[in-house]
Amino acid sequence: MPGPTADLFADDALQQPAGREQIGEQSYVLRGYALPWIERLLPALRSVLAQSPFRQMVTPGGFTMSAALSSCGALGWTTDTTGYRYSPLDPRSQQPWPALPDVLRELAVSAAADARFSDFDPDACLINRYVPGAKMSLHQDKNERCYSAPVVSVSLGLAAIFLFGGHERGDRAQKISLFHGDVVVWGGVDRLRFHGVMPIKEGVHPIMGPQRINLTFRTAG
Ligand code: MD3
Ligand code: FE
Repeated sequence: MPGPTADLFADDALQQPAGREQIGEQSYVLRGYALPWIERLLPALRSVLAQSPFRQMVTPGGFTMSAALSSCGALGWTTDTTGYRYSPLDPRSQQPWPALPDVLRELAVSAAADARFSDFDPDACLINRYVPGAKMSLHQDKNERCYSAPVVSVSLGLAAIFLFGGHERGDRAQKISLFHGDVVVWGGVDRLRFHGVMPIKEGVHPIMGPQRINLTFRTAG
C-alpha cells in the first residue's frame, strides 16, 4: 500500500520492506530495528557510561543543554564556551573516550546498509540522555568532516517527537514519533537538514525507566 510519501518518492515508495518508512529522499525510519540487539546492546552501553558518564554541556552561547551527553568511539562530541568540536579525549577525564563496542558498530553498519548506505565506517557515537522535559532545539549537524557518510540514530526508552526540517531554519518541519528500538538513517541530500527533538513527555519506560537515550553514529574525522 502506498504510504503518505508515495508521490514524493515515487521511485520506491511502493516497495518498502516491512517496518521501513521513507521520510526523506535518502532518510529512513527502521521501526524496531534495534530490538533484536537490545540484550547485547544494554550491557555495552552500561559499560561505556561507567567510563564516560553523562554530563550536561554548555554551548558557546552560554546555554546549558537540557540533554546530557556522553560519547564512545575514536572521537566524541563536546561543547564549551569556546565552541563545538569532536575530540579524541573526554574533557572530563582527559582520557580517550571508551571504544565503540562491537555490538554498536554492527548494529549501525547493518542499519546503514539497510538504508542503502554501504561501507558505513562510524568513528563517533554520541549518546544523548533526555529526562522528561528535555529537548533539542532545531539545528544542523555540521561538525563532521565527512558529509558523504550517513548518520544513524538508535532510540531507546521513552518516545520522542522528532522534528525533521529542511535546509533552511524556517522550513516546515515534519513531526515523526520515535519509539524504543527504532533506528533512523539520514544521509546524502538529507544529511544537512535541520532537525530537533520536542520536549520529552513525562513517563516511565518499562526497560529504560524515566528517560530517553539516543545513540547517533557518525563518521566525524
Ligand atoms: C537528521 N540528536 O545528537 S537523532 C544530535 O534524538 C541529535 O538525540 C537527536 O540531533 C536525538 O545531533 C536527533 C539524530 C540526527 C542526527 C543527525 C541528523 C538526525 C539528523 C542529520 C540530518 C538530519
Ligand atoms: Fe543533530
